[in-house]
Amino acid sequence: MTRSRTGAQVLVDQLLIQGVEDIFCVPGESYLAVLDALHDAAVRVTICRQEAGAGFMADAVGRLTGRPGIVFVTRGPGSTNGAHSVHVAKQDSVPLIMFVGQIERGMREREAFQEVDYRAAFGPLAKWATEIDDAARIPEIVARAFHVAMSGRPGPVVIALPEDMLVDQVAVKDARRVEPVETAPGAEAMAALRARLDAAERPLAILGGTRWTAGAIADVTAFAERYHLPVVTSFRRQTLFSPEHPCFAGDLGLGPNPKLIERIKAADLVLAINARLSEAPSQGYTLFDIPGDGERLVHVHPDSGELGRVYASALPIHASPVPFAAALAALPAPAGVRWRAATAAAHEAYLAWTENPAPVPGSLQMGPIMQWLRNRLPEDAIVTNGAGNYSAWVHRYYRFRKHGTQLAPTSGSMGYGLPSAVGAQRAFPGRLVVSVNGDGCFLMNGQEFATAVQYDLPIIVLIIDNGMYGTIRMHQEREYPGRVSGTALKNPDFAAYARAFGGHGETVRTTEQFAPAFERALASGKPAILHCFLDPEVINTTTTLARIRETALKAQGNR
Ligand SMILES: Cc1ncc(C[n+]2csc(CCOP(=O)(O)OP(=O)(O)O)c2C)c(N)n1
Ligand SMILES: [Mg+2]
Repeated sequence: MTRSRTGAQVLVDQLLIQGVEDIFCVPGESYLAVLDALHDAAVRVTICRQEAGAGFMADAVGRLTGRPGIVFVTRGPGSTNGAHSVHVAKQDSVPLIMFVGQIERGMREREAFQEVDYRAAFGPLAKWATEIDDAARIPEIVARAFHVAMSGRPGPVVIALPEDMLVDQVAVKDARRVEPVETAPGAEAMAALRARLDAAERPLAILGGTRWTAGAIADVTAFAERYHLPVVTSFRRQTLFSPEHPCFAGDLGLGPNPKLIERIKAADLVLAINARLSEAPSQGYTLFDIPGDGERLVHVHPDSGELGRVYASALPIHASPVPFAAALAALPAPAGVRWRAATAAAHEAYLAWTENPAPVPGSLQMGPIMQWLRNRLPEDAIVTNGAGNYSAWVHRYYRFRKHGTQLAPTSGSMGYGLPSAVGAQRAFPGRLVVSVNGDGCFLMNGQEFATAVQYDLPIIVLIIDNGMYGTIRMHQEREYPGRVSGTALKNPDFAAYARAFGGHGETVRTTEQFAPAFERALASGKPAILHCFLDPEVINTTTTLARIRETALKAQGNR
């Protein structure tokens, strides 16, 4: 006989069966029964301060483990706060499940207290949004949610849980543990790819997306070595190929190496593996014609819907990265390689772009600081960031040498850097976690520093303070030179902020002060903030605000 359990108990049991180890939440009276079922469950519960932060912590677990991160929020405002993380998980192809407490079934459609129609509100934001009406169907729906979140192109699922459904007693069987469905390429597709490689003069590969493993990356690396193929990583997917490997040609994001852009434009064969080539990496959809450039594009993706969605590739291959990489590793050696010198030149160009940062105005030099971190951090250190021009320093001058070490939103969402670091450190207590933030970005979810303190998570947070929403100011100076509007910030003393929360805080004004401050932060064993002051002129890795303004004013004068 199957024993009788409450809906909430059935739900928590399903999560344990799916291997969930971490649950992030902001509590609500709408799901008290779940909180009670968690009381004795063998799972880490992290109590957070705001639902977007909780969602980003769960997102970090989804990104690092490949299985859905789990976040619980309350109805209405809890869910709309959490929507921030649902959007990021969707754009970034991250497996995530957000459970939402919901009003009682019998009160629906009255606009009861905090009532939201989750299917309607989250339908376009999530990969799937649903509500469980019958506690007996919890095993079925939760198993499906895991399947949907992990399979094809991964993404977020939102599940609303009516309060009274959670206390219904039911006798149901548990579901089985769900594994992501892998899709292997056919022999014909691999032969066609091989023929294209044999005919190519200037081929290269671009790697992107999620669902990768260290083994799949090793397979692609073996293939690249055999074919001497230049390999590019997509925007904020920098762990997919070792930057130190002689085949590495650079990363393709915002403000990329111009030489890399030239190389991709000139390529006669682009093997895009698991990449969507969306707006940021495709440089605003300018790298490839839409849909006509398909002749030189071999597009490999685990979601058939992505193949032919934007680019009409001459050779679309429906495959997930792990079996596709294995198939690449098994490809016979090439008939001949005509691009050896080009591959070496591409790697040289990457090194030249990332090795000697030009001095920038002011006493804090971000390039050398990132290079110092590159040498100082262990290979498996996790580095996080949100959105803002400060992140360009990480992308250009830090080197991600191991898979599962970069947490960064390809969707360019601010507020991601701090909570993702908290989630990563909670799930991986033995790893060093460094979070790089702008002054704007940090305070969007800065409250989660309290969560780091609450759980003794010794993350090291850098706040790069230029006193403004710098990215927007950069665009402003380009479009409306000299008319500063809506972009200035007056900031708190972030070192004092860290100490007020119970962490370690320091102020860094010069490059020389950085390393000793970092070592003291590490030695403190506490969550730490290093408040780093950057000259506002240093708007990105290549130019200054004054130069942008001057160029824009000249252009206006010439009109
Ligand atoms: C949630 C969210 N809100 C607004 C934006 C628009 N935005 C992009 S970058 C940016 C400024 C970031 O400021 P800061 O963190 O200080 O970094 P900086 O650009 O100054 O280095 C803004 C407002 C965004 N990307 N995400
Ligand atoms: Mg700023």
